[in-house]
Amino acid sequence: MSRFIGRTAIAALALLGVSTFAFAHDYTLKSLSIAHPYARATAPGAPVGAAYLGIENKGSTPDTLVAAKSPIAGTVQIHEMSMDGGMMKMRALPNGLPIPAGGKVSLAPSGYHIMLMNLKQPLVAGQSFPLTLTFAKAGSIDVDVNVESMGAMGAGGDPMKGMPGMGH
Ligand SMILES: [Cu+2]
Repeated sequence: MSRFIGRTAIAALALLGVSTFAFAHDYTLKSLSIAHPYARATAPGAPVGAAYLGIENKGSTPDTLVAAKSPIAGTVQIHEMSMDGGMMKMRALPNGLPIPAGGKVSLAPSGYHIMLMNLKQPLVAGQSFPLTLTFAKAGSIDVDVNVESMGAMGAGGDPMKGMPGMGH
């Protein structure tokens, strides 16, 4: 399998609804590497989901993930989850997520995540959906998000469970 599959090919496959990327997959945008975008499956009718991925900045200037969007969600936000007085809380990052020069930032359960709100369809394990990431300096890239089972990467459990403010 190739780390060097062109994003054009991937975008074309995404348009066809083909989900062939059960393995880890990476993307390159200028000096940024984006690793293995994935989401967990959602229950039918669930209004929200979350997407996760890794970002490495191999360049010498910092960048910022400022926005994300997807045709499958009415609203997409960049969120941070953290413990606050013994409770897991999450909030949108109004200024985006900084990606330091030479640094790696992981969006993962119980931490930073891309919040998919007003889902137009359930996220079904084995399928995939397109997500556009926009960085302040590097610009935008379309990635294909693999949907994995609800317990995928499961140590943190379901990131949506028991969280306040889910009505937003
Ligand atoms: Cu969130």
